[in-house]
Amino acid sequence: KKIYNSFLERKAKGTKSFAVLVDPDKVTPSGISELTAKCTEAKVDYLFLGGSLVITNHLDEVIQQIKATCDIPVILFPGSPSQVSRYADALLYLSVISGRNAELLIGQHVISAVPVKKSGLEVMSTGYMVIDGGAPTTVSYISNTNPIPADKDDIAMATAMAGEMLGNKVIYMDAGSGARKPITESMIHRVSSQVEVPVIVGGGIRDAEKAYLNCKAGADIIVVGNAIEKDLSLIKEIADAVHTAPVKI
Ligand code: 1GP
Repeated sequence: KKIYNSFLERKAKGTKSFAVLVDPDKVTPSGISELTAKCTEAKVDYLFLGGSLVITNHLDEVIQQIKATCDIPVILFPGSPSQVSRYADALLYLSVISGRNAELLIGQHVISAVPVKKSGLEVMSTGYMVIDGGAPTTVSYISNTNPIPADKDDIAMATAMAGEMLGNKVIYMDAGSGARKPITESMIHRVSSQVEVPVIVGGGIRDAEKAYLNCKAGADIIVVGNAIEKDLSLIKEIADAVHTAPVKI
């Protein structure tokens, strides 16, 4: 449980982490080398790999290339059972606890259980909560679920608590990739103060200030994808902000 232990150790020390989300559909071989060099320089803690809709079929190659160019752990963040690769270090085994779609609570897990077990990947049971990001995102459309309303902090809190009591080892609060509005600090605070497991926060984070404020509100791991695809210089800015953030408000 190397990766999960690193989550716990960092949380215990009050060190916040920064994860860069890599969309396999959007990377090219030369792009990967540039990205991993920048991530290494900025001391990025984790690389997340996946997306709600991955069209290309080169996940193994992308991970092998990442591995050849950096030492940052690669964590799968799969949108479907087809996005499993034994070359990664760990897998967020997602249950969409914000929704009521049985397929994403247990159905797809039954389908993928045998290959996931065989892969030897470190599996992290993850309570995945989609929060309304101001406009329909790919994740809410593809998952066929209603997101938690952005201002319903209590629903988010109760959902996360239920996930933790059901055995989820991580809570992932996501406004969806490219969300117009990222998750409020108030909701992050409400959730993270009521669960003990590490809390990952992502979706629509575009600058270092918001990343910093989210950490201050209680997020343990900040994930950024879209904004970095547009501007690689944000990697260092956001990494520095996350790594200097205080433990809690
Ligand atoms: C999406 O949390 C991630 O699932 C990251 O979102 O691409 O908007 O940074 P962005």
